[in-house]
Amino acid sequence: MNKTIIVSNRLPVSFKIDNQHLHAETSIGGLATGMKSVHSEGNGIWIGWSGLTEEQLNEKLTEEVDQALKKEKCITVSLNENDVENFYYGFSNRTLWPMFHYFMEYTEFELDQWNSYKEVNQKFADAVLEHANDGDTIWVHDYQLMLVPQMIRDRNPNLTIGFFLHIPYPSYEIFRTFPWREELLAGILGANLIGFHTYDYVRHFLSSVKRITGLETKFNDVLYNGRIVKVDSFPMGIDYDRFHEAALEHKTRPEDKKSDLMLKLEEHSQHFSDNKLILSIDRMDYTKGIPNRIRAFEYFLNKYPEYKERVRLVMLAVPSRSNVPQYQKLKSETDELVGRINGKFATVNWTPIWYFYRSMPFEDLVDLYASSHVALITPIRDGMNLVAKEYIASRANHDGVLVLSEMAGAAKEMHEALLINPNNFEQIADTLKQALEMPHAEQHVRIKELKKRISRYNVEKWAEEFMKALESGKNTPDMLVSKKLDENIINDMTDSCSNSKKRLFLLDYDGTLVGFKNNPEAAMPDDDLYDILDRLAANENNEVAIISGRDRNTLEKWFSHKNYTLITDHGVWLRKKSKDWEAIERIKSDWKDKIRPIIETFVDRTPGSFLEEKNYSLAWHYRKSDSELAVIRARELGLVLTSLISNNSLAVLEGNKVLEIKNSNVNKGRATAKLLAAEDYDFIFAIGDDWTDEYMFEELPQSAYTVKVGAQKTQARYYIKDNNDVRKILEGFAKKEKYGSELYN
Ligand code: GDG
Repeated sequence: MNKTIIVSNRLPVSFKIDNQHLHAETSIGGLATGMKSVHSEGNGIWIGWSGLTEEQLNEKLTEEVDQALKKEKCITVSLNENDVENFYYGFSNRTLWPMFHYFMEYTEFELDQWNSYKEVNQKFADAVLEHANDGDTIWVHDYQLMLVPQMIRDRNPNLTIGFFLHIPYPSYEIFRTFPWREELLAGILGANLIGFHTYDYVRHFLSSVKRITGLETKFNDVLYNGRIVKVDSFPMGIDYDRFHEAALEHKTRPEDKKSDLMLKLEEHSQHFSDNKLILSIDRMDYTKGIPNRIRAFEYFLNKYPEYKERVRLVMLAVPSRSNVPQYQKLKSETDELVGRINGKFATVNWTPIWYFYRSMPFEDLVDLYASSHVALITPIRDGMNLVAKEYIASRANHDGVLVLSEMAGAAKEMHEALLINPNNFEQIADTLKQALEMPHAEQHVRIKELKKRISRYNVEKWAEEFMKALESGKNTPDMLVSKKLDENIINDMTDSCSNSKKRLFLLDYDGTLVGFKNNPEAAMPDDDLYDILDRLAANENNEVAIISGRDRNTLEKWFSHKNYTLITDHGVWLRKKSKDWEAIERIKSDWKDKIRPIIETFVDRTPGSFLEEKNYSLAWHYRKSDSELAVIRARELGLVLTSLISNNSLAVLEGNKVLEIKNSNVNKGRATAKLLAAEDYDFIFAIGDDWTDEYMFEELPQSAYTVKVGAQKTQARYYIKDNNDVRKILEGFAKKEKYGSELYN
């Protein structure tokens, strides 16, 4: 039976050593909860680091850890101090974390740390490979393990791999600064499905992929190494019921069961019935906007002094990564700010900020959520922010107001919150006032809507949706209509070729026989190509036909001295081998004078693009342009042209990074039909890479071997990854040893 393996840096259980004794702690974070159902199904396992380094463990302790984890269906990856220092505190938290959160000034690029990141990712991948069997599903989590998907695929392509990033994905302008950007992207692209919290992160990722690797993307799919990699957004939810139920329990808790914190909160509301609590909870991290929030609160007290002694900011900052210097700096800055503001505003009865620098048990957390009138969550950048959702889930009476930064992923789905820009103190101060004065009825409406969404799309649903998307890709591995041209098919095809009497080879030129060049003139045939084609054409039973969108002059220049059939201008002109040129279609080209100026304006507005004028068509090439701009412009030009030509016999064809306008009754299909009508072929091979070749594939009988270059949707029966393999296939047909002198001549 197939299983699911979850892979994350930390396990849902982590360990500490106190006085030589092992202490296990269950993680209560969202990830552990969300994965619970995935993890508990069948014989699923979770692979990650236990929290203890090799140096901290002796044989006995290792055995104990392994035994304890076995019960939880977890497996450890063994890391040493050096790994933790360089891979975790180093590369993960001093390079990827700040860079992905747009803190370039904190981002370090250290080769040693990158090497350690690669080594540790390999350790994780090895652990997965050791426990995975063909057909299993692997779900890799977060920025610490971005190379793991490809490392796994390299050694076992028969696994289905998902990857989810819990932090933001930055814009291309940020990501391009990263020295090892190609390797990192290749690492993630090893997955079958890549998930992000929001659609913006999806866009940023696809933009980096397009611009850095030059790979083609179609909607949310990346065509990579003959596979389709799906990219999508899956906004993570919380364990709604857990918070909701705990909040209900909070309301009815008997006196003797109340925690110190709860008693203190109650005492506060009894003594200061008019006094409201504003809550913030985060890890002590510079992305969370803690100093900004404190300064904005100070600004609020100055701007609206009537709120002095009537509000209190309760700030829980949980210690995090305290051996990274920026975190130490942030801690001192926060201490200093809280001290200064409390010193400045405090009265005998009131301190404006209650500040806790520690973590609290879950029950205390819920007490804080349940007792606070406003939650003030102001990250500078945040992948999602689960605290915002937990606050809403804990509002048993449907009251309270959430003030949330637009920069948190959660803002994308929590429109009923009051959204603020965390850098705008004026706006934060005014919004805080609005929150504190919001009528009860309005609070109710907003919270109710928020609760509806958060309870429905909870963390289990999130995991379920991701797994569903991952599994749906499993049954249709490449999601293409055509099959990959593998050894067996090639053998079949070459056998059928050698057993036949009259053969037709229909060969597209650009992107098939030669790779793309930035300039169309540069894609001249080379000696090797002439050699293979000559050998094929030398046999009088073979008809080698080059079928191209190129104009007659160019193909004449390159191939007139050869014994090949030539079809040019997408099928306007035909020259059968050793015969004269004949027009397949009689067409006019007077329309070009009207269309040319329009395309020229697009050339001016799209740097890198150019117009190619052919006898019977105009082609706008945008291969060299900025890919994102070009896609927008191509769509625009396509619309403009289509609207202009609706009444006459022109058609707009979308090729590989080219938009071409030409007479609609001309296409490679009609030219192919003309060839087929003239001869009775018992073997047909056709190969091409773009849309214009689809007409050719369509026209051919079922028995023809039709091959698309590139993993794309196609009418062809087979596909190959790229044009590097085309010559190998032709060479196979031309090989003397295999087909005898008849073919080789
Ligand atoms: C990363 C991304 C993304 C906090 N203090 C205590 C405590 N917590 C719990 C909260 C919440 C979790 O920790 C914090 O989650 P966040 O989402 O707010 O932030 P990160 O830790 O930065 O998480 C983030 C997340 O991954 C998921 O993808 O949303 O954007 O940065 O669940 O309740 N729990 C307890 N005591 C505390 O003192 N028990």
